[in-house]
Amino acid sequence: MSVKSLALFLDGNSREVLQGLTSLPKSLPAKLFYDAAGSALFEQITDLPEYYLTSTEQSIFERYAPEMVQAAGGASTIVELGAGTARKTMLILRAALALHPAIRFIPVDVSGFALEVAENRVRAELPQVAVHPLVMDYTQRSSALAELSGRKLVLFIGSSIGNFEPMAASALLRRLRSSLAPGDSLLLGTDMRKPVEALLPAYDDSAGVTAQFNLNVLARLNREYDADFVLTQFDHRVLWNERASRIEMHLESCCDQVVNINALDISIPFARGETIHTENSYKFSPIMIESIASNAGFQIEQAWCDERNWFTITLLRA
Ligand code: AVI
Repeated sequence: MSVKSLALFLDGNSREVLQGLTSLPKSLPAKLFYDAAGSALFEQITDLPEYYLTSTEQSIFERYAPEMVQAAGGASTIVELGAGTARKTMLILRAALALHPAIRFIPVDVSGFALEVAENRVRAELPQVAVHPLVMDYTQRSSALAELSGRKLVLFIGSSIGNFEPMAASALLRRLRSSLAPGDSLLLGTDMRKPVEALLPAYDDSAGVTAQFNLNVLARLNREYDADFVLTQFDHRVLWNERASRIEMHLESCCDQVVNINALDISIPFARGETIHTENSYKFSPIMIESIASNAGFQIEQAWCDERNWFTITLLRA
């Protein structure tokens, strides 16, 4: 059976794996990073000294969270897309509670485990907040957001938007906007363009955690697709693509080799030096933020940055 006809019979992830590994150049979808092991590695990445994104965004929340919730018009329902363990969200929830005595928090994530951690964290630290976790892939169409009553503030932080291609990012924001009511708002966190000397180590740290995170995608294919990738025969590679304004992560084959993906009944040849493109992480300029916001029909209300202008949190009004 040809790859094309085999793809017709496969579920979403399997089809993307098959198509990605039989294309040239080869690629794998970045969403495959986030199984239980990958999510735990990502939590470790956020604590690395080189990974400035989390600490920089946190510093902006520490300084401006009260201003942000005020500007969002005292929303009583706070939704967080891709919430993970909701570590950074506590600052926003605390600031919202100061304005509104009854806050409802809806963390949304594909990982039920991460949501359990988020729920326990909020219940322990802010028992006044009503937490309603929602296990859902927020990139898929859903009416869940539109059905929520009351004024909403949606958090889409951590520069998760940067892992989408610009067209897909605008489409996602457009869908999001259509499920918001007038007066609702969105807080969007974006990692900004900066010297490459700061960018590269953030994705190629000295402890090798990001390399493990990248290689885990092959370990996942071994586990879930009965593949036989030898992880030591692939190297973690990171490069800055100036023209596209993005960091790219790749896995480079160290030798000529053939990998069998038994569950898909396919063998993939790799030449020495050949790569699998695993992730793009776009870095933004103010103009890029304006463009994705206006393409999606949002208006920029206000923006907050750190002293170095390395990260921006923008309030978009529906
Ligand atoms: C989740 N996302 C915003 C991270 C990023 O920085 O693009 C994923 C990541 N990839 C490598 N390190 C972190």
